[in-house]
Amino acid sequence: MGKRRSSTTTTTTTTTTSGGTMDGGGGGGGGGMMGSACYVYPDTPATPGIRTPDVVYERSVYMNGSMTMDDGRVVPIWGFVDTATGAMGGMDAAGPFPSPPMRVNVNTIVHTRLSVGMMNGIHTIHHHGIEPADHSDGVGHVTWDVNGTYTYQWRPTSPGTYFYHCHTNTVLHAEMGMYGALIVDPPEGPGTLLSGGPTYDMEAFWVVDEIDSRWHNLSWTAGTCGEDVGLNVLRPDYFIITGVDASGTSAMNLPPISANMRMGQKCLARYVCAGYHPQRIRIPSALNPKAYISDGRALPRPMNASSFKAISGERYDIILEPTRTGNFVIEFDIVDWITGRVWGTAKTNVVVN
Ligand SMILES: [Cu+2]
Repeated sequence: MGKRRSSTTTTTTTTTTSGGTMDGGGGGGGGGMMGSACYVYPDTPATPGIRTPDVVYERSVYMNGSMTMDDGRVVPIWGFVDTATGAMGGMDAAGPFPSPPMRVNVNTIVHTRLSVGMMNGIHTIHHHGIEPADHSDGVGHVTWDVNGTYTYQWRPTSPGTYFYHCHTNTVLHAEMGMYGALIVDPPEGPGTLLSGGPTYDMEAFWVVDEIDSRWHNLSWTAGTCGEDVGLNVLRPDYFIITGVDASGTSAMNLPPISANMRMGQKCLARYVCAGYHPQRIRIPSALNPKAYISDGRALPRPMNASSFKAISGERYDIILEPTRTGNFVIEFDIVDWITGRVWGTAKTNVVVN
């Protein structure tokens, strides 16, 4: 189908540069490593209170990825790479979009080691919805942007769907694609949503995002010196689900976005509102969609999820338990946050045999 961006990774650039400062000359676009002289990023400190981890994730970034849309247009994408698999990241590297997922059991101690530097810009990792100490929260400027290598230490306390994203020049970097799924399982592991709660037979991943292609030609520091680069104006021209153009039919019959079920099976749809405009979700009632978790917290009672609205960063864990066979279309309207205009609709489907 050729709608997904390639996942080839080049290894032309080493990425770990400790102790440097980011104060290069301004200008440039297309993800270029063009800094600005108005802010000097300090060196990154060591992580306080470090403990022996149960799980370690290694991440660097890529800033020269791309995604080919249904109309053939190629849009620049940035993201994270998993350096434990040998990927190096860098200015000329491309990686997966969305970024590699993290999946851990509740109450485990997790380290996320981020290595960046002069060759691929300054970034952070914010584990959205996880509540670590401030120094591991990864919110740029509030704590620090990583310039070198930093280990985020965190311990999830509640099962559900989360995501991680860069929090440096956040409005732009998250739009550029610097995010990935973060899943927290109960002690029983995958297949159980909540301890003593519902089980599922399969999963679908609905990470729904809008893209304003104009933004995707900005440099990584765009707007950080107070200049107006138009980041307050988001006019999306593409609508994607989990890294696939979903304006047409490309996200149909495409696992793990789409699901192919048999009667009697249960599918857990992990939905993330990864865009900025609110989204209005429609799931056919014949799929009997029930949300059990919202934003990583169990709901007091299951919520009928056949029609609801979500805003930026929200997540829902929805179990589909079809009441009949058929081919069902799931629709996500992207609704302007001010005017209420629908910019477009992302679509996928669930087939029940
Ligand atoms: Cu970033």
